[in-house]
Amino acid sequence: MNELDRVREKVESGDKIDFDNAKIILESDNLLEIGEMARSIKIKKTGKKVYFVFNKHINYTNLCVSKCKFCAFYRNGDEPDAYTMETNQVVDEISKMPEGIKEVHIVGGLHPTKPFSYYIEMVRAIKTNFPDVDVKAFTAVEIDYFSKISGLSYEEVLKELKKAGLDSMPGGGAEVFSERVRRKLYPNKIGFDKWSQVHAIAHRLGIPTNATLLFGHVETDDEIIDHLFKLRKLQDEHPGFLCFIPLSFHPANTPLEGKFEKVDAVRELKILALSRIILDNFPHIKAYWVMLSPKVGQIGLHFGADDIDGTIGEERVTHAAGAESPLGLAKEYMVNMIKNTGFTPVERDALYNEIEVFN
Ligand code: V47
Repeated sequence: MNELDRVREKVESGDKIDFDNAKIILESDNLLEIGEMARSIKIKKTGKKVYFVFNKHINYTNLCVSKCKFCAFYRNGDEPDAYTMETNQVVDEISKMPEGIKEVHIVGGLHPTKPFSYYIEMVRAIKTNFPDVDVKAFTAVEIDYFSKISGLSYEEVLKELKKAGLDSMPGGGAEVFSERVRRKLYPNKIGFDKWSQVHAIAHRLGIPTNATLLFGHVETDDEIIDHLFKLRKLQDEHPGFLCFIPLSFHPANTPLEGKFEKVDAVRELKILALSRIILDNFPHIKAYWVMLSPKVGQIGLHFGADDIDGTIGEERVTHAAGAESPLGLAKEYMVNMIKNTGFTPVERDALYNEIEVFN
């Protein structure tokens, strides 16, 4: 029995893997065995179901004071394509969507001048106009920024947003929880301590959240594994994460263009599978088709993912960085995309309540 087989035995008997086991997985080139291990966990958790959501992404501004080196989306304010949406424009965008939309996913840059009331009004206006749509909005990085601009604590910011209609929070802004990488690529952004505080408080207040990892740049294997173990511990101590989404770095148009190639599908599938194996206390793992491409996203469903995100509408952050995937996918396309993998498509809302099963 080789060392990967021994890790597989551990996984299949339901034991938690440790750091060394994770290294064996990441260093192995037996991709299919790694996929099998992850898929067995996925099947235990969600059977043949694969979730998707009829949603729309709204990126309300590309002005940002953080200026992360991996980002192609941000602008300083004086460029011709710098923009900020007012609340009525956000509401207009959502009303252009066909009937039946279940989630709006709202994230944006850290705007230099907008007050906290702008964000509260945005959430309140969406909830008032579209009471049946879940508002999944603002990363921990934005919550930290709102706390700075308002003088309120994280808890007060989150309570205000919840009162206005916030249902859940996306998992962005986590990047890699390594101080070494943070100092190099996103020194103006919060690190693990604050990111985890925001999520722990959100969970306590009944706001479920997601978590992400941005990989494929300067990070090491150890830093990836450490990131995943930090999240597993956080979920044990402060449960409330719904889903984990590994995001592969897209270098085009970023300050890092030319220094890194986009990682290949093998690496994407391995990290997806490793996430499913380590994060055994996360209900869902997402193969985010926008970053993976719809084709690799489909294969990802056989590597431990049970969710493929949604129709998106029009995504700007990854497309600014050269994503070649379509801007959005129709609902029928998503259903067929999942069906063709042999899994059963299930339409969900932001909180994973099932809307329709497509047998
Ligand atoms: O935090 C930014 C990443 C994230 C690039 O919670 C980039 O359901 C690759 O978090 N190449 C935002 N990635 C997106 C995000 C997300 C997406 C889908 C679903 C959910 C969810 C969350 O995008 C950022 C950053 O890590 N990002 N620039 C880039 N050039």
